[in-house]
Amino acid sequence: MPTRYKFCFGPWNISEGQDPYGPTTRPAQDFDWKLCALKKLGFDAMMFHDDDAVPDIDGKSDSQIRKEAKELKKKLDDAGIAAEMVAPRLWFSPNTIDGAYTSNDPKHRQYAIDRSLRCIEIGKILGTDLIVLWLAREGTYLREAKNGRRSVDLLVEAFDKMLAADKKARLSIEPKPNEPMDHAYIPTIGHALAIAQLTRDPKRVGCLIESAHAILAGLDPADEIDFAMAFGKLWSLHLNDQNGLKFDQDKPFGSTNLRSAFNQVRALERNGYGAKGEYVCFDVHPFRTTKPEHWLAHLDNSRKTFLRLVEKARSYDDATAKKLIANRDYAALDQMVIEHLLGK
Ligand code: GLO
Ligand code: MG
Repeated sequence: MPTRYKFCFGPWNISEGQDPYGPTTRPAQDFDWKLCALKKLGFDAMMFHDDDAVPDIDGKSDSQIRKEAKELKKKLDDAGIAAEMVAPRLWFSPNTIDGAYTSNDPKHRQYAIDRSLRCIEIGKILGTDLIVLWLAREGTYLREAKNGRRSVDLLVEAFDKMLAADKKARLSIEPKPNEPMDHAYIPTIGHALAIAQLTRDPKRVGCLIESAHAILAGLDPADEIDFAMAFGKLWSLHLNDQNGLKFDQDKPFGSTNLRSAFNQVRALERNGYGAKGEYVCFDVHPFRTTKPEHWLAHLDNSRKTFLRLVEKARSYDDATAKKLIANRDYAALDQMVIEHLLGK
């Protein structure tokens, strides 16, 4: 049975255009506006940071957090939208300047763990067991500032505390090799799946692949997908695009390299991604130049491109490809792929 894909994005994907060199270029919209936009676009789910779900979370009591999470759950139910995951935002607070789980300050490490446990509680209320860990500041600006071996132990310790706190929670590590750090401790899917083995319950530690992050690591996102799915560990996905080794661009899916996007879709298809309810999420941003009236185009376009590439993957001439491969005629295979993508 071919998969009917389900789609998702986060409130941060309707961003206002700020970059390190200039202010916003679009006026901020509130959460309700974003939820309404998601529904209008026909997406199925929303992904959340803990403080997207409960704003100003650090200033609130546990009971206040529970109350607000329940209100959000009702809003989502009324809209018929699922919460795909919740991710602790461990890179904004003054407590995470030097990292979260791997901070050199034990008080700050404790803050990171407490906040992650709150995030798991929010997930429970929103009806998702998936906790995404983008380990933004777990790394170094200079190598001598931290002990790499100790950092691995600290990461495992933090994951173990989360796994012990809730026997159902699943941790999905989103690797990224750099930015904001010079070097991150968990730069690739291989690292994510390897560290899973050191935890108290490896079965509940998987990964999330973001196309741009794989490209920044000099890897092919399609190979990362095949690798993670060989372990049954690809629990979420951030499709987007990236033009080479520079800042994280979060371009629309297929915007830079259509052939790479095609190969990512083929990898998802051959591994049956989505069959267990996994979502296709687009971690994309509008260009800074985008006018407010075109604000949602990057999301709609990413899904359009994805669905067109699903058709391309399903109509790919496998029989001819097999013959060309058997004859080691890769020049003809290359041209066949190009012509297939160009269409008639
Ligand atoms: C940044 C990441 C970020 C995460 C999000 C969820 O590079 O891609 O957008 O995906 O914070 O944890
Ligand atoms: Mg991402």
